[in-house]
Amino acid sequence: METVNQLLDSIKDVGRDAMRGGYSRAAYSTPELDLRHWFIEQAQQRGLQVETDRNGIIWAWWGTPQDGALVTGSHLDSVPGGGAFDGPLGIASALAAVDILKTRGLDSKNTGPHRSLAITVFPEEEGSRFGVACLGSRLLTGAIDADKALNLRDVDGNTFADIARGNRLDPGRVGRDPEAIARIGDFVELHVEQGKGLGHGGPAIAVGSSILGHGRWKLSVSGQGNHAGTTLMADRADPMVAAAQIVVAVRDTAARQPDARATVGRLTPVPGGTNVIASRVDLWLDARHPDDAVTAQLISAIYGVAREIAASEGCAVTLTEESYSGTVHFDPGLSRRIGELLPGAPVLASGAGHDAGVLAGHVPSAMLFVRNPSGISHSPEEYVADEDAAAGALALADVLEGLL
Ligand code: HGY
Ligand code: MN
Ligand code: MN
Repeated sequence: METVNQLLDSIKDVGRDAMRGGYSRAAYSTPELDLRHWFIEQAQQRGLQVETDRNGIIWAWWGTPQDGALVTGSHLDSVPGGGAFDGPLGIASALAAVDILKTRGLDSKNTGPHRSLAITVFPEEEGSRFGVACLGSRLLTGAIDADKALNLRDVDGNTFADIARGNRLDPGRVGRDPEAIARIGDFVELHVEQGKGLGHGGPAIAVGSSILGHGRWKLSVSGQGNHAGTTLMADRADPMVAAAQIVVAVRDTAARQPDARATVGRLTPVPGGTNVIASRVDLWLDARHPDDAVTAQLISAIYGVAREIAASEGCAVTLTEESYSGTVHFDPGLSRRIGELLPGAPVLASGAGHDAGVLAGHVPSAMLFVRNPSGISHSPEEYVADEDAAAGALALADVLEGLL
């Protein structure tokens, strides 16, 4: 039996990114596949029955697979240069929680009052490879059209269909899976906190209340590609100059809207040569606000300013929505029961999206958050102290035992 910290330690070298720092474990990349294999081995060592469904979601069953089971899970993929805990903490804590429940005498033979338990690993939660966050849980619930998903491309031009096929999935079978959804009676996800709600001492574990609405948009600025040496400054229509102003305008527009967040974290000049004036610059916008109508207004305002900036630079700009998830409130009854099982645990809203948020529209869903002292995440600096990780696994065990 390994503790949650020993389990995390056993994967600490998988997918290290020497250039960015932290970890780069894109969905279906070698590091993420290695982590999937690690999870399957760990689950089988615990006598769990493992199956991978038609959307690539791994289910590790403690007890007979059945409808209405208690399910806990998270993800193993990361953002580029991400931290060690975003995703894997929930998976390692679930494995450790099964160990704890076994020491308390619970067994998997489905005897007595309790129902089966399953641990799930959702692929492509970060959307770092194919651009849509929570792709696995969106496919499961039908939140994304299967054909749209299959035609998503990574930066190398691979379609999700290609990669799915290469990982023994049948592209013709991906999509909404009512039988799998029926297997989930209640879903609980444990996750590292990605904010400062728990950082100032006090309890290390919180219960989630909601997830901020969030979406991704692609802005494409087109201008005149040309030679950096032969093109006078007055003769340029440089999309990079327009894009730079748009990035600042994104910041300024969001800063004027209380509670809004807007980020340009990814910007790609085409063709991207040092001595080349770009012909096009693609940039991706992540915008979030508790009120979906405000997010819509924010995007409209940003696009209006972007068009003015582009025109002033002799360029043009287009905006395309790539994904959107409205603000989600977790199941009040389930969250209340969890609060009773974790007396004194504060309640926290999440600014980050999670698979639990996608499932919340289909099954009773809730979250637990574990202290990250600085709140920094999607960064190598993401951190959870050993004692807090241990407290999280214990809290998850208490919650699972109470809900079984
Ligand atoms: O982007 C998010 O909110 C999550 O980390 N996928
Ligand atoms: Mn996550
Ligand atoms: Mn994340």
